[in-house]
Amino acid sequence: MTFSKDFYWGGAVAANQCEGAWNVDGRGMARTDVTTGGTVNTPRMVTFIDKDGQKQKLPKHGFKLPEGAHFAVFDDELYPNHDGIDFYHHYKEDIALLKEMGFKMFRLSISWSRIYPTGEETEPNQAGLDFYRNVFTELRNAGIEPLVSIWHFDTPLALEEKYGDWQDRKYIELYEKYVTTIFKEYKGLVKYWLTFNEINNTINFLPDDASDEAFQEAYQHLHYQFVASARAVQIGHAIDPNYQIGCMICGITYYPLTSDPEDILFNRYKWEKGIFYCGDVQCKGKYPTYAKRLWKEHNVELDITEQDLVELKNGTVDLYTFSYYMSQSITTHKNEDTVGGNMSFGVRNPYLTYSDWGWALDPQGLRYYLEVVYDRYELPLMVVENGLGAFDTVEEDGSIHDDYRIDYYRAHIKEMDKAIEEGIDLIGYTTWGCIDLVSAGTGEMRKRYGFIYVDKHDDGTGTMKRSKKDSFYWYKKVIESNGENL
Ligand code: P53
Repeated sequence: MTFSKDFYWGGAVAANQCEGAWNVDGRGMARTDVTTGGTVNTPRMVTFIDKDGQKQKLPKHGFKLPEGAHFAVFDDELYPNHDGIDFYHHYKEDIALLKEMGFKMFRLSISWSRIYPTGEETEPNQAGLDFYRNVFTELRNAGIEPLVSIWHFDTPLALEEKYGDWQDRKYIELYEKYVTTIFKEYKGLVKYWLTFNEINNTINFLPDDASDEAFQEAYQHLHYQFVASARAVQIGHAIDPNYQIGCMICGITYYPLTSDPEDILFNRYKWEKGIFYCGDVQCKGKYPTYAKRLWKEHNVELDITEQDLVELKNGTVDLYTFSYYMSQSITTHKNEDTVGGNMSFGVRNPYLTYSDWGWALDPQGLRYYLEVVYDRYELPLMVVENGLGAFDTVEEDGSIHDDYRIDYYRAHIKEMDKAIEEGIDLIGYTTWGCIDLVSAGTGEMRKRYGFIYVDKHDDGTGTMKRSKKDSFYWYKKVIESNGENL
């Protein structure tokens, strides 16, 4: 086996999907607090009051707050992120379980609105700072290195209402204030940071036939985030030169479904628009040549200053990190056999099998992706999300036999092993939802990822009791043997 002795084996979660305690200790709201539950075929809805004072809801995917509307929470709706799995009150117990598995790294995110409830306060919320200090201390005491996502889709809702969704330059300085606070506060406790989780989702999941206006907004949103990220890298390094600050890309391996040159070109477009665009700016410190082509196609004109370009150049990341769940097959030909329900994840690839949520199971796609991005950036890499969302059955004796999940992980770890053998500098692996949590895409609990089961259900019931699945014991062995015993 090729894993170095200090390889970071671990798991990952995000604040809004696990913490719960949405309105506790001064926390402000984020988008997930006004988003209902859904399923693979029924979209999650965002709830708000329109300009005439009427209750309204619209699908989460592609959501934009209408003129004069205000986000709102309604008693007759169920918001699964409000309770999450109550990590806020269970973190000690949860970290003890991660320690038992032998975790070397735990990826989690800070909820911006716990630190700055509306984003615009001048002083941070002490209770929020204390919570993460306690969590990081608990992790350190357990010998687990924290990997902290600074933003995991959770912009303070007050900012979104006031300035649109990253449609204002003002966001850069507000994010700077937030990162300065946490970089100073957790110096000595945290070393690894990620500026924006799956930053590329904004463009990658924008439908290819979206309006020019939607493309304009997506590219502008990204530009402000790129500058914010580059500022964060510089601020972080000034506060602690040991900080390792990474980008985080939603890694999807795109394949053309046919050999038609149109499909080959379309596939290249998917990689450029969906995957490379963000990584190139964050790793190379400038926009790639093809950016002009992408903008031109949709008549995009961006607010980019000379100073912004300097910031991008001076704020390149130290690490490239990404999530990997699936490959996606795409075609320009008419093809109704799409997968993924209300969020399309391409068309069916006859050589692959699919999860119950339409995600292609493709471990080789992970190695392909690792090879492509290492060749492109030559930066240390981490796979910071990978996992199988599946229905789990609790047996009468309380055991959970999730061999499908073990098979999934085994196959992906084997591909990482091969990549390392080739010389790729892969330094860590944090599996997604190492403890069951609320799905980002569908808001479901029953789409479970964990080694640890949480008794929490889609109708809001459950005791929140934690229990160990078969995969818990398996992953413990994997870590113990440093990837030898699969
Ligand atoms: P869920 C779509 C495709 C790939 C990754 O996703 C994605 C999404 C968004 O749904 O998001 C990441 O929970 C994200 C996590 C999320 C995880 O993948 O929809 O960083 O927050 O939970 C899994 O099954």
